[in-house]
Amino acid sequence: MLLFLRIISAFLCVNALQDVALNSDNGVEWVVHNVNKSILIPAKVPGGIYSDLVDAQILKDDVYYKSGDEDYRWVAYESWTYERNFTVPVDWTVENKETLIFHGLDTVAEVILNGVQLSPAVDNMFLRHSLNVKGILKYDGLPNHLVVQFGSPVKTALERSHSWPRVVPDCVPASYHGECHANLIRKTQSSFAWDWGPAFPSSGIWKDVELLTYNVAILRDVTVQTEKTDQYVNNRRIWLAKFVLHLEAVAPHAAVEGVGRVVLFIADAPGGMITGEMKVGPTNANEDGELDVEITLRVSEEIISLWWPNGMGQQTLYQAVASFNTSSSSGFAEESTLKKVNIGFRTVELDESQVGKNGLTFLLKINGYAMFSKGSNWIPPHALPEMTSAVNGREMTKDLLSSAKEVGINMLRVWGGGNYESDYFYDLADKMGILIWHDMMFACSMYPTVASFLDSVKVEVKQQVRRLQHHPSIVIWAGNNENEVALRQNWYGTGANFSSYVKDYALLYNLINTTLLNEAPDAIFLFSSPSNGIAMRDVTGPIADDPQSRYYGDIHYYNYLADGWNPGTYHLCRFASEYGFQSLPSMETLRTAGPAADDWGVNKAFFQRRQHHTGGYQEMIIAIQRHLEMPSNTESEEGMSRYVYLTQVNQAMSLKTETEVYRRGMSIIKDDGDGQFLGATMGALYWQLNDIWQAPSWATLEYGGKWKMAHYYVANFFSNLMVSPWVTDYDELQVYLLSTRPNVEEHVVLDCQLSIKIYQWSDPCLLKKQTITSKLISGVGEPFKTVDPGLKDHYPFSAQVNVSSDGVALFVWLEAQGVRGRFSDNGFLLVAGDEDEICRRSNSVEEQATMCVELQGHPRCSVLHNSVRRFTGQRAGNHSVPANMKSFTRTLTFYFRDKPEDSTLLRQSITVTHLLS
Ligand code: BMA
Repeated sequence: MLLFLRIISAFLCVNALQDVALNSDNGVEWVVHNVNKSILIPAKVPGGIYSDLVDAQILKDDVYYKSGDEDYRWVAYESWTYERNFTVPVDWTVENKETLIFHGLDTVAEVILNGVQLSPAVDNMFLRHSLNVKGILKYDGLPNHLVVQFGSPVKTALERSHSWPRVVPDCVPASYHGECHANLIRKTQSSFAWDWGPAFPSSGIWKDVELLTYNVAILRDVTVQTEKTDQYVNNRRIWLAKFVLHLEAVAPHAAVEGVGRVVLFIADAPGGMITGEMKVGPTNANEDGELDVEITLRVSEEIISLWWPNGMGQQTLYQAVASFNTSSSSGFAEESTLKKVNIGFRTVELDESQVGKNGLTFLLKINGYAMFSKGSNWIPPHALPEMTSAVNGREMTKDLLSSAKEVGINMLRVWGGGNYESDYFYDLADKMGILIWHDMMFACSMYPTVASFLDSVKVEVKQQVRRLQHHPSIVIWAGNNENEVALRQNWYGTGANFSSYVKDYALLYNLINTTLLNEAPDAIFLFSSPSNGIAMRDVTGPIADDPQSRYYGDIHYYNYLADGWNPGTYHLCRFASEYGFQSLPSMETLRTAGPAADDWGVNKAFFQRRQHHTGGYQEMIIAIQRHLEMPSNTESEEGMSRYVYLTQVNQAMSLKTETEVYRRGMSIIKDDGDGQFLGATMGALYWQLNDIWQAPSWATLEYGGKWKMAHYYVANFFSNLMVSPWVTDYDELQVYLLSTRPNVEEHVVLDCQLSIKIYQWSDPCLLKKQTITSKLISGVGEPFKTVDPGLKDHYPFSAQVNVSSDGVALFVWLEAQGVRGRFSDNGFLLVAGDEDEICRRSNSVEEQATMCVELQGHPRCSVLHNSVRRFTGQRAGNHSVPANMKSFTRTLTFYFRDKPEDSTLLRQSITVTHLLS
């Protein structure tokens, strides 16, 4: 049975315009088969081949189960054909433009309707393809037969490597267990494997399909620039909202006549809205059949509130409805299309001002205020693109972004080896105040410059920017991930042909730059990350002498060999857009990947296959051994469980240490002795927020959304106001009070009480306590109001949990097995509370190891790296609790994601792991 759904979201049909969705309805119309049809199964559209094969039980398990990435690899070597029949509704009339629109085809495909191959060619999963079906489409109840034949992405890339000029690297490192030549195909680059992810080179119709016919023109996209002017009316500043309505006419140079309109809903405006209108034509579309209609609205600052990043204020959004109505004088019935976008009023600047002899700052100013960018890097939350779509990926996306917001993240970098995400993702980022640094989807590779490739990239950038530009959250665009530094440092053996690679590099990223600025003239565009920023590009050209310079732009910093707990390991820079440490996800999450009893062990095939970063397990072991006692045997479930915990402790401590160096760097400008100044650090985006599957990685959120210990630490090291104690190389204790509220003229003076408490490892007693009362000068109180993080929405239920210990307990880790949610704190140091007396004194300095610094009642205890001796995991000696001391207790809250059947069951599901000195 054929069923048609009217699309109501994007298009509103008035008259002539005709539009039906060709998505599947319960998976019955579409089928998919391999070449010899030995497999012929129902298919889902939007969807993908791996999901279809799992649904049909051809693949027996979830793709991530056991060695699915290896066992199911054959799927990527097959060619898959999707087919369906359909008829157009009986009342349809023949129109000027008849087009089949695929909003996403993954990746290289031939589309055939009624035996006729449609054009243009399809070979980029990031494109919307609009295929002409005029003269091919059958009306009057006659059946249409639609076929989409995908070539194997792996074979296509391989074939291109033979026919295109060589572009390195050929393959990902062997430890990734991946496929070769991902750079020759416009597809999620990590789908051929990455150092944190499996290869699932997918095929499929991963976004909506629709059949659309019309006679004159439709509104396709809306971009908008909000500009703060220097004009005033009644002493109130005027903002401009410059809308561009991007129309698609029926053909190149076709005449278009009609009216464009914008209605901007603002409650305080007269009548609750501001409107604008622009009469068009008759005007001819350009050679691509496109026509832009510009409508500028003037908005007084009196009636709007600004949009602020998370932690700096509210995220006020206003809905704009843009529409285009063709005029009946064009000889056809009126056609009307509309689009709704949410917009925000905010300004964004990248400040690159001189620091010292040669350096420049690299800081974002939002609404005129310099902000410290606190955040992380976003990778695809699932290897199958259909799982991340606005339909299937909603829950996962919302959960991950909420977890980012809750810990004070105000920026995420959408990393260049992944995807341009769903509209839903950016809508949420807008609502949550999470700024987006958006890479274009190029990573860790050189790229071809053959004409067809460049043409496709140009369309990709144009379409994606038009789709995404209106989001106030998107503040920076970058051309790629690490390609500039790779070229400069000869990662892939480009040295012998350096100048030719530089030429190709400049060609590709200049093209991207121009295309982006055409669509978004006010966009901030960096060629790469890391880079020396924009101003230096004019000096050095596209490839900086040192893209990792600490005096310019952003850096990526990894050092797995040094002591990650030692602040001295890290260097000040202007902005760290990547840095991180591996850990393993919880045993609970690992178990969902199905290891058998004898699979547990870092040297076992199961865990070796999941570790793509060469030497990763060993690096973690060495890092752990510096401060903690490694279990003697990691080749058992018990040993792994201990190892997992310790890797999480190490990751949490190392990330905290490094991030605090950067946060302290915000107020440091230090002469490096050469007239250059280090410091003025204004950003820390750690690698990486989320996981793609259950495996060792740098993520702080596990696949499935569970918080690793490090994620709890993020909440502390990204808090707006924090205490950051550290011990210098000269054994001096320095305590920084850090505020990410920017300094502006009207300071707010906070009375601040700082308590320093010293404990010794071997005894539960407080050794020393010193309290300092001081005044902390912070930024403005308004508009940086504390905003409710909206926990209620995300966690509708909560329960209290008490934890107690009779000794100083370190890295106390609570897990609620089988219950989705999180604790109010975790991985903490459990020490005596204020009421406990100083019950023993010691003059031994080595014993002064644990320190709590308290700022206005927010206890923050730190383990100081250079006073730490090996924690054995066993209590050393036999310390009885002094009679006048209560056991140490802490009350925590558990926030449930789902309604608990019985919250008393929570207690039974909790396990506690910790170290005692
Ligand atoms: C960075 C990233 C990724 C990678 C990560 C960890 O350089 O850009 O390519 O996954 O390091 O190695």
